Amino acid sequence: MDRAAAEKRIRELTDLINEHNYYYYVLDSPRITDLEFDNLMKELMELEQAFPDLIPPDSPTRRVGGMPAAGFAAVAHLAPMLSLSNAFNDQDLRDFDRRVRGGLPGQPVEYVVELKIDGLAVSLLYENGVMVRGATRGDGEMGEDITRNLKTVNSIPLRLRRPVPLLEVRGEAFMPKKEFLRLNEEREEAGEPTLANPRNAAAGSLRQLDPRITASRALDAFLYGIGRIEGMTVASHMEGLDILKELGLKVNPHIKLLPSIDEVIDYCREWTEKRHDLPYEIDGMVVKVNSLAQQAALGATSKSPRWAIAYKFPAEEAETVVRDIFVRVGRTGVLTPTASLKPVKVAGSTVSSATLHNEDIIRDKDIRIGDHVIIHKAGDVIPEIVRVLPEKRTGAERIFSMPEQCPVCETRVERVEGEVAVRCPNDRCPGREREGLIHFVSRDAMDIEGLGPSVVTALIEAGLVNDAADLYYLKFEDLVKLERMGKKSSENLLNAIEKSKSNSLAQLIFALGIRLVGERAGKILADHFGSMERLKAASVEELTAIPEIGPKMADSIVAYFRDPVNLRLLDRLEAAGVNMVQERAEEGRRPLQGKQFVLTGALSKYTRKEAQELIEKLGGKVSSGVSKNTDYVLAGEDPGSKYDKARALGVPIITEEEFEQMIR
Ligand code: 1X8
Repeated sequence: MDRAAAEKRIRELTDLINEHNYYYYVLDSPRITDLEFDNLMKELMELEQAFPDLIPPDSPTRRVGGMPAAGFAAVAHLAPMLSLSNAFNDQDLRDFDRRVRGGLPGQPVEYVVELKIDGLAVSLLYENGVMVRGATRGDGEMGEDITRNLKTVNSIPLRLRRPVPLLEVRGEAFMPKKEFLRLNEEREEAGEPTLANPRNAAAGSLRQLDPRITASRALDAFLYGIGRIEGMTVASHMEGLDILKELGLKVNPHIKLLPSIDEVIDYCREWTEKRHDLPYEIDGMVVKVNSLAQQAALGATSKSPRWAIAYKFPAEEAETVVRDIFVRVGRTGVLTPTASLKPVKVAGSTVSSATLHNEDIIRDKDIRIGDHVIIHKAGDVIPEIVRVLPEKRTGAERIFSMPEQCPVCETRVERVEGEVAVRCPNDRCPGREREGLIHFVSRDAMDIEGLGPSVVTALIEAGLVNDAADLYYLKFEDLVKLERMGKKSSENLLNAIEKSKSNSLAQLIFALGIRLVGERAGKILADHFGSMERLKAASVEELTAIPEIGPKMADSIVAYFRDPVNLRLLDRLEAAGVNMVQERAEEGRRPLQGKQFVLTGALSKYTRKEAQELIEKLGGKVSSGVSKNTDYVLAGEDPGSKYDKARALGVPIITEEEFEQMIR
């Protein structure tokens, strides 16, 4: 491709990908498949590699990459980022309303009420529609330049949908609860300390000097305020939010315009109840005067605006007693000390145990058996001890220490240098196997309905199941004999197990519980290899060549497929009819799965475009340049320089006839 054509195509691809990015991450309604999206990205990356000086500033490939920085530069905000004063109850809100009305005698006042997202405040700067900077709040006047990290947040557009000359926009970057739980699981498994809450996790992720680490965490952002805008006039906060939406920025959907403080209070109460139903954490509500003229008339004190207030939800904490500390064995062998608590209600449910994560945390917080403690739920889900109440100690409390042996199989535990985790090294530990089975059937893995931890335990104890493959050989006669399993539930369970046979390859890979291979990695591996057979045969080099697969994960995968016990498990799963191949997008036949083609010369039966569409439909990919990753060069009449390059690299060159053989 010549330079001018490359430039045109790079622009087209950039716009197309940014558009689909908007549908996917901002509107949450994708219009193309992940595979189609990946193919567009791939084509763009290849073109940019060939013409690096043509990479536009809003290219989606610029979201990741680059080397770690030495530090963050200080940047001045165009308009200061104020902090809000707090309200803790209805009376505080009524006092706020009285002050607002006092400052606007005789005027009607409308309020905008929004969720207060528990994340990290950020400011984004767009010049002529292109994102040029992203910063932390800092002291409100000056923040830290975290542009490269914020560009990795997919819901933050690199280019606005309309080119306003200048926009400084404020919002909150955050980590969804699910990602927070995933990250902590991953950290626990890797023997790293867990993070206290999604806010710390988001802040920590965005203050990484290596943007690749930020990119590996699924952060999100809501924008809720304009610092400065040029080329447009705005009369109210609501109008500002509408403009942000039109420009392609992600605005929270639960924003309400309300005519009186009574309704504001009702709405705050409503969300105090519903707060746990959201996929992200909120710690309160923000109430703002809608009219910008009124905002200006009210002004600000030295610290905060007089036209807005943050209503803080009461902290959801509870006091209880640590009755005992016992040790659980996870599926990867990590031993987790867990506190058994006197049951207590917190954040909508009764809690009777709390994870203590590891020995270091118990020591740092000085938690003893018998202690009175304050607990909360991290990420709204995981019960944790916040602090001990030492003034309530009687002297009868006991200090806990980690056992030297696995509490289930009694194998001597291992401590890895530099890790906080203690592990049971026995791959066949019954405790680990039970947890592995619970993971296998869980919602995000094989999703077998009706097969929770208690049924798994019952199946193991009845001697019916030892590993995941045994599930697929269960018989109705075995199940009905179990306690609490009637005819109907036995039938349902068998149906659910049967249904899981056609799950995706990605689900199965994740379900196997290969160390360090999470849900996302399962998907990447399934997309890349297309079948268990090919994944099984992959080398460390082949694995680490895939972006996002690091050397540790690669080693772990290769080790997994070297273990004869695992290979036998896979054989039995396959024999039972469990799907081992990437499910097919359209009609199902994908003879070119994973194959990379380069086209050159004129074909007799297809145009370039038709050939490309056919190859993609059958699972292959078409790229513009020949490289060592090219599987075949499909050559027609009068092939060009790609033909010579393929010969030089030893890439197979096929004729149209040979191609047709291949896809028959
Ligand atoms: C902080 C936050 C605001 C909003 C949402 N979440 C926050 N954490 C909002 O306005 N919707 S405003 C704000 C502040 O000004 N300090």
